Amino acid sequence: MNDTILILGACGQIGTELTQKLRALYGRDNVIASDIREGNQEMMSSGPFEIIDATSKERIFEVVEKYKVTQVYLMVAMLSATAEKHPLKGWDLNMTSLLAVLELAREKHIQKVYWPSSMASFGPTSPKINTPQQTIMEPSTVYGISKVAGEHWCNYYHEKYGVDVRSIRYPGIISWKTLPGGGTTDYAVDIYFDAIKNGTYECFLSENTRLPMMYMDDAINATIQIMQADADKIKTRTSYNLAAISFTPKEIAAEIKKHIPEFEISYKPDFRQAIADSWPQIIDDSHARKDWGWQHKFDLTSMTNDIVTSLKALEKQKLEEV
Ligand code: VAH
Repeated sequence: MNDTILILGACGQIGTELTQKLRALYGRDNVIASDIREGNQEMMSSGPFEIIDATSKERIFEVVEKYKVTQVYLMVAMLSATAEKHPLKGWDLNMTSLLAVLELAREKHIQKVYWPSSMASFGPTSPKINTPQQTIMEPSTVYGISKVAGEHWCNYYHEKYGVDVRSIRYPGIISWKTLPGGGTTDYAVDIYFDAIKNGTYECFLSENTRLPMMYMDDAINATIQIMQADADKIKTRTSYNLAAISFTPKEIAAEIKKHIPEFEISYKPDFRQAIADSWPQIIDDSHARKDWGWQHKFDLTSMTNDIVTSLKALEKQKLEEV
């Protein structure tokens, strides 16, 4: 594979693990990681890194030229909860960065673009169960508005200029290697850390809030799979629905209790409850499965096994290092 890849937002929850996976696939010197500030030790020591403000087209172009970049993964975003606190900053970051990269692709400086959308593109008037690929999309969050707008910009640049941009509507993504920041689905990450550390967790969503979720390994595999698919297999150029598991805080707590019987969860819904209530509960991702062969691997049980085992090993290692 003689591609050179630039990842914008490489230090974020998805970017961190995506960088390592792409470096393993394409070779460390062919994957340039970048973010607004430096990353962790593994990020900085595993391949080239550049400081890039993703809203600066000029700065992105400098790095594209320096390394002869052929593909860009744009992982920069202000997520749902934070964007509700800083609406115009959230809109500006999410949109300006996307348009900068799409323009560089229109000008033929890069050949292929990946840009993540989100289930947040749906709103309270979208069907909640088996949410279709095409349906009513009236998001009630700034993050969701920016994602719907971004999807249409991607489709516009593909239809009008032939830009090869590909996109997935991520559900909530769950990882144990990198903490997320500012998302409404973040409870499903925090709960594992608190269960291991304290044996308790106070959840900011109510116990029966069902949301579509996915283990990070599945999300990373889907992201690379859609980018490696033949162009003629990509029939949707707004963004593909993607799903794996859907669960409630009560269900994930019961799964954790199988590993940590003394674990206790309490509920204290905050402003993020209204965001979660505006989103789908179960998403229909049959188009992605049909068009480019998407298959998830992890369900709630296997994901929880993997996370709890990994975090316990990490805790043991830290204790031994003390
Ligand atoms: C968030 N994790 O909670 C993100 C995601 C659909 C949710 O986009 O904002």
